Amino acid sequence: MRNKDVSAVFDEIADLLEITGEQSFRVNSYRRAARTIKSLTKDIDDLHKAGGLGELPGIGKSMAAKIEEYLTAGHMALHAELMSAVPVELPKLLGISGMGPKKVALAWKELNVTGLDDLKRVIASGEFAKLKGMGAKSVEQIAKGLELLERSSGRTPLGIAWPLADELAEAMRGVEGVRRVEIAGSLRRGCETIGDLDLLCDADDRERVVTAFTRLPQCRRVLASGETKGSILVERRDGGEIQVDCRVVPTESFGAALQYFTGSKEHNVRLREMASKRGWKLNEWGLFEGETRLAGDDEAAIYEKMGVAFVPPEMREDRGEFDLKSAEAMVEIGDIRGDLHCHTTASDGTADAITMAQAACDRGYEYVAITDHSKSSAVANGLTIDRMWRQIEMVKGLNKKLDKITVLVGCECDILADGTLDYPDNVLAACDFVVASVHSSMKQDRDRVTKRVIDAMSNPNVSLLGHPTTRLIGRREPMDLNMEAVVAAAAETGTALELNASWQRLDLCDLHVRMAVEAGVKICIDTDAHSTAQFDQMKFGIATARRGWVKTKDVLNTMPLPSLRKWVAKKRKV
Ligand code: DGT
Ligand code: CA
Ligand code: CA
Ligand code: ZN
Repeated sequence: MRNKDVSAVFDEIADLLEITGEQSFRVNSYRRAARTIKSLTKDIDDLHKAGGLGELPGIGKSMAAKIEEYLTAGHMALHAELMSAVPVELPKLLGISGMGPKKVALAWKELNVTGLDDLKRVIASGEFAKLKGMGAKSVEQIAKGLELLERSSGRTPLGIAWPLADELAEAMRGVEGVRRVEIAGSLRRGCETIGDLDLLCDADDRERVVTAFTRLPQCRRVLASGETKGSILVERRDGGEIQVDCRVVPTESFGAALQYFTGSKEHNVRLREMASKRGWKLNEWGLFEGETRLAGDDEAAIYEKMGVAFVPPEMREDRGEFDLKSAEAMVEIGDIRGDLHCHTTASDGTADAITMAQAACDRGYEYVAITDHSKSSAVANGLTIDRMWRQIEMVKGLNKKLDKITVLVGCECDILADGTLDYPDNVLAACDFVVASVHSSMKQDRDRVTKRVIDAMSNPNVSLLGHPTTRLIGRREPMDLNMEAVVAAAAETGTALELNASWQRLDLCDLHVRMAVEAGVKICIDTDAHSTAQFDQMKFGIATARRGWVKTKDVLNTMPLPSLRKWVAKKRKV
């Protein structure tokens, strides 16, 4: 499958066109094509052979010709041409928050900046701030963005680490003599970024299993290979690298090792203290009283012996989890009855509404809300009021064609810079479910952004505040929201707060989500899917919710449809 390559080339073309000052509609057409191809479920080579390239959404004749050129010749002339016109490292600067294409071009043309190091130099020397159109404040922003990029580049986002960990664990399950494999560490705890992966194997011939681990086809470099533990470097699907540790333990210690290597370190320290207070010893080999093993093969038995409720991995952060009577009420993926935020080709998604609804139905959902962007989100091809009225009719009509799922008419309505909404009330009232989100002017000061989202939540038609802080993990800082005030307003107005499950966002984060549910606010866990495959991101949201101690009853989209409708209507009545 060369889908990923083609999509990467289109993304690079878009980057390069932006830097060379191309008009935005042209840039966007390449971005859109890249997105479409990335989320294809079919092999692009097959599609090409069948003559179906031109039928893809957002792929016109000239775009199809470029894909064909790439598939047959192995390169694209336009790409090569742009590459030779722009220094290789330059597009990386676009990944820095605050560094738009105009500023990248400026730094390049005026100060001969060709990469990260050059940029750091001209920031430090003050030359960058002196350029016309720059100024100290915007350079300060860029310096912060640069720091953020460097800080986060060592860690891997959950959404990239998780499928990779699954793949490696599966590979280890295939090694002869291996009885059981589990993923431990921060991934098991569902952390938003992962330092390294930790695998645990149950086997007798331990050194041989370690050797098999270091010989996995995914291994790029062996960092260490011992009698019981190996460490390797593995390539990530986004081109980066991640370290993977693999420990092989005997059966009688597997549960203790799983507990130990799941962490967190803070949680373990606390549990070990509790053990020593009883005169016991807890380590990665087991729970011991003198020489007697009290527990070891089974993880749950360790908690049981210690006289505390089993702590789900996501809650092992020393945030009060040992006082919990039971964690059984925490939300699980099977509790989710629908997804209330997704996009279609009407705005910036890659599949049409019926395809998205069918995909939601395939996940076993009872309902799905189609929530495309509103008119001011021009980059995302937001719907004008006229188009929105037509969309409302079209989406309603889908219910005649689909009988196993209810499709709710929705929209993701922009919260404009002044706190007003992008659609008039009559449009919003015609929707079954309205998500209101900020997509612009995110750098307003604390009071302004806070008042802005609170104003939006006070509209009775708004059921959900979408991705409340607008952060992009490792790429964009959250807005400077007063979260206490936002949570209080959500409680008062009867508005739900989103836990956007997209791994780039995870917004709200675990701690904010916990704040919200403690205040009695409903959380809605949505994938914000822009393709059918992205509905599968729900698990990242569930992990984050559990880290935030969210119970099933706290989650809006665990309600059966009639209750959900009643909940929406209640706010609209007052
Ligand atoms: P990461 O990899 O930075 O995302 O975070 P973790 O939590 O996966 O950390 P890692 O890979 O260094 O270690 C895995 C687990 O092993 C960690 O969560 C707890 C346990 N562990 C590691 N070192 C220590 C230690 O010095 N003391 C205790 N109590 N536990 C440790
Ligand atoms: Ca780790
Ligand atoms: Ca580790
Ligand atoms: Zn959005």
